[in-house]
Amino acid sequence: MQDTVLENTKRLPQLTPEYLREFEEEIAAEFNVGNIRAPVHLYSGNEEMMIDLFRGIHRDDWVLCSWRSHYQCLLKGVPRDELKREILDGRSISLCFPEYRIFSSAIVTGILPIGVGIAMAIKRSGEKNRVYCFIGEMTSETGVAHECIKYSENHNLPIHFIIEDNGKSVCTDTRQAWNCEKLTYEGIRNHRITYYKYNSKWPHAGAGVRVQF
Ligand SMILES: Cc1ncc(C[n+]2csc(CCOP(=O)(O)OP(=O)(O)O)c2C)c(N)n1
Repeated sequence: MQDTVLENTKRLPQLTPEYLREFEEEIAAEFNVGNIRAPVHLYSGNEEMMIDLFRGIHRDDWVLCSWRSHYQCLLKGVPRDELKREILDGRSISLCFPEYRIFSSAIVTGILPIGVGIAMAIKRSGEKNRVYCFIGEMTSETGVAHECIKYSENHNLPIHFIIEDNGKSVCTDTRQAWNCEKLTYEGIRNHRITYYKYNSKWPHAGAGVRVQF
C-alpha cells in the first residue's frame, strides 16, 4: 500500500504533440521502405487528447491497448529506443511491457476481459491504482464491451474505458454497419467512460505503401 502511494506520486514523461507525431512519422518511414516485416497501426490527430488523458494516469496504473498503441507506450514511460526496437522486430501489433504496466492485444476485445480481471484483483487487494482500457468505436459496439462495461460499473471496479472513434472498422463505416446515426457510448464522458472522436491521416494499417513481408 505504502509503495503504491509512493509510486503514484512519480510523474510519467511529459511529451509534446510534436514528439508523438514525429515518432509515428519515423515508424511510417521505416515501414514504407520495408524495414518492418509485420503490420503497424499508426495514430494521428489525437495527440492533444492522448496527452490530456495521460495527465490523469499514474505510473502504477495499468494501461491496456489494441493493435494501435505507440502513443500509449511512449506516454506510459517506455523509452523511445526500446519501443522502436520492438516495432522494428515486428511486435507493433501487440506491444507488451509489463515492467511499465502496459499490455496490448491484436484481438478485437482481447484486452477487455483482461482489464476487468486486473481491476477486480486491484479491488480485492485494496490497492489504489486503476486500469485504463483503450478501445476503438467498433470494439465498443461488441457484446464483450457491453458486458465488460456493465460488469465493471455494477461491481464498482477501478477501470476506465477510453473509446476512440475514428469512424471506421478497418475500411467499413461503423455507423453504416450498425445502421445507426449515434453509437451506444457516443459523447459520453463520465467516471467510467471517455469517448472522443478523431480523424487519422493514416490508413487502418501500414503507412500508405504496400509492403510485402
Ligand atoms: C477477433 C477479431 N476479429 C477481427 C479482427 C480484425 N480487425 C482488426 S482491427 C478491426 C476493426 C476494429 O475497429 P475499431 O474497434 O473501431 O478500431 P480502430 O482500429 O478503428 O481503432 C478488425 C475487425 C481482429 N483483429 N480480431
